Amino acid sequence: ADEETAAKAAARTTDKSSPTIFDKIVKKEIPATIVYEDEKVLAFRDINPQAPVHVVLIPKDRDGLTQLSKSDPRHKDILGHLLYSVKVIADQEGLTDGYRVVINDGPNGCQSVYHLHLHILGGRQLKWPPG
Ligand code: D5M
Repeated sequence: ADEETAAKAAARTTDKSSPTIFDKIVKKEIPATIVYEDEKVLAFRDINPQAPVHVVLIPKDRDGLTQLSKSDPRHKDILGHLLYSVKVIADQEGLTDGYRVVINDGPNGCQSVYHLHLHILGGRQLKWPPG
């Protein structure tokens, strides 16, 4: 346990079955700047933006999708719907010179909220490789 990093310890002790802050945003119990919504997905501005445009896109119903690595065949439709929604949102945000889509998965991916979400980052020249 001594060698365990704080991030890994936090991820291990996180109850990944409990609702997250994103459920509260879906239920409009806490405020968020919503930029796109349909019957299945919701997108809002990241509270800690890493680029001039930083949108977080989620399925409204988590349905076991705490993280991409927990997906199974029943999630294929919503996963496709999310990815197509990225394109619609990028158009709406005017990201005509390109953008990046990121899914952080698990402790090594630095995931902090266990409700699947896609980051849409743009509005500046991004660097590669990421940190
Ligand atoms: O990213 C989780 C992301 O969620 C992180 O970039 C901050 C963002 N976040 C957390 N709480 C909020 C609220 N309340 N509004 C908007 N954005 C929020 P991860 O990939 O899990 O590290």
